[in-house]
Amino acid sequence: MATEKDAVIREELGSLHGMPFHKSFMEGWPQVEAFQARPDDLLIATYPKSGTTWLSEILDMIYHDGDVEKCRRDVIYNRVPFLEMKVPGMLSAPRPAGVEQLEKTPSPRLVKTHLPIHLLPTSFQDKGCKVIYMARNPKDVVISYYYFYQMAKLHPDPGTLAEFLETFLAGKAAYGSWYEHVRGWWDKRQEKWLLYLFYEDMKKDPQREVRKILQFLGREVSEGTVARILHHTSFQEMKKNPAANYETIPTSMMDHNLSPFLRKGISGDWKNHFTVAQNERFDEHYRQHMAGSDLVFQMEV
Ligand code: A3P
Ligand code: EST
Repeated sequence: MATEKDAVIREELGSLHGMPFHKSFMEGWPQVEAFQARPDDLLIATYPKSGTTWLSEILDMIYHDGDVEKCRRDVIYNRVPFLEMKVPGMLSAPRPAGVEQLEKTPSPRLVKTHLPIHLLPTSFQDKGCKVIYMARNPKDVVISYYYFYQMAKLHPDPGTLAEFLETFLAGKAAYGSWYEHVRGWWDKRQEKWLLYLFYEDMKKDPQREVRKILQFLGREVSEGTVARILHHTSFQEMKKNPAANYETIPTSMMDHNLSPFLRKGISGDWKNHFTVAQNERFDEHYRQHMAGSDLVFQMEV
């Protein structure tokens, strides 16, 4: 028997104010737009596949003073609700929409979003909420996204890598143009409510980046706690942690046999995938679309 769930599997994307967006998420958009932030909410904002889950786990550890057991209390998508997430009710793992989940979450809340800044519900800024944005170089993003499209069946079929590269560069992947996303948030980097981080910096020197986060939040923790946070949020630890690796999502929605959610966790994997011609095409596209910006990415670390 066909269920509501089947309807979202490999469904084509819709358009939200011109941005390619999951049709099931669009149904919940009125509630997202009207979302009431609380002043002590912390928003984690990213373009998909830029290290959202990593940053979320780090922040939950900071919020629980490095208590690993508390951070195993529930799966990451319940500990850090995904604001605009909405899938029909009859899923094998029933899960309320992000907004409903957030309404039931006690403060202080961690909130995840992939929205570009121009579509962010106004309440976050009205209430003066802090935001941490994490960006990742687009060559690794497109490779990570390609595997994610395959395993997370909410996405349309990505086709071949060559085809998906064109989809991505044309801004037709879910959440639209990577350039608009990273540049839109970058324009606000001087605001005191925003901390703009890079995946590549976190790979290179996680201790320094965690200290940056602590300073931004005005929190102090002991050396030992920082060490525990770094250990618990390492790729190897997160990959085997069922509360962080998404393995609890039913295979009908996410097939980890096609590709695990925590796939490689490195910078520069694009080199194992791009042809020379694809790389040249990408570089030229990047040059054109980043013209006039002082935003610089490390394509490997
Ligand atoms: P790869 O597909 O390149 O491995 P998001 O959480 O935004 O969906 O991003 C997922 C990407 O972040 C995946 O990239 C995943 O492996 C990587 N990632 C998740 N946790 C990580 C960690 N602790 N260290 C490094 N990379 C991590
Ligand atoms: C969609 C995009 C993204 O970048 C991350 C995630 C993680 C949570 C996923 C969701 C998604 C796709 C839809 C789900 C959801 C968890 C349950 C839901 O079915 C797979």
